[in-house]
Amino acid sequence: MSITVVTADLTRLALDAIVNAANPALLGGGGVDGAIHRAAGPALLAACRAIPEIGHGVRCPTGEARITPGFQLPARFVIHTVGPIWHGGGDGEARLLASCYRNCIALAVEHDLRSIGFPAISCGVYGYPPTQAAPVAIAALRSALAADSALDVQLCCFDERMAAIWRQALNQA
Ligand code: AR6
Repeated sequence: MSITVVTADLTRLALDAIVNAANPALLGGGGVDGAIHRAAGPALLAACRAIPEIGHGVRCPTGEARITPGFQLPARFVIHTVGPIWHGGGDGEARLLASCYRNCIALAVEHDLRSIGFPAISCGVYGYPPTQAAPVAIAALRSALAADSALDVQLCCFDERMAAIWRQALNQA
């Protein structure tokens, strides 16, 4: 198992899968979600629409994950997950964020993938403080990865400031 921090545009990574920080409708949005849909092309939206709704407008509840092809992306698959909206930390945010990472790894293992790139789930529009998200993410990955030593995990940060936070958490954990 390897976990590394990279500073990059996630949509450019030629990995088996990249993870989308989506919302429950899975029909696109801003941030990394918008960037992934733009780079993958309209077939991604069609594939997301085809995922069954399990509630009104909900294709993926918070903490869960769904997989689609990557279409025009360099990545073969997109694993869509929905991070928690930050409400101060007392609303189960850490448990739900850990669940996102764990469920993405479970899908990657199920599909026999060898490499996966994660954005900083919930750390943008959803307001999760990165200094608190990083240790939760790394602990969840380490426990989920124990059974699959072959998976290469890249934690993809958009800028160096964010990468420094994630590197520190990786070295401290
Ligand atoms: N590559 C890597 N990281 C990126 C990229 C990119 N191309 N673009 C943004 N980031 P966010 P969230 C970083 O807001 O907080 C959407 O509208 C960004 O700097 O994309 O989980 C969805 O539809 C930040 O560190 O996701 C949801 O409604 C991190 O990715 C909502 O936003 C996550 O920021 C989800 O919010």
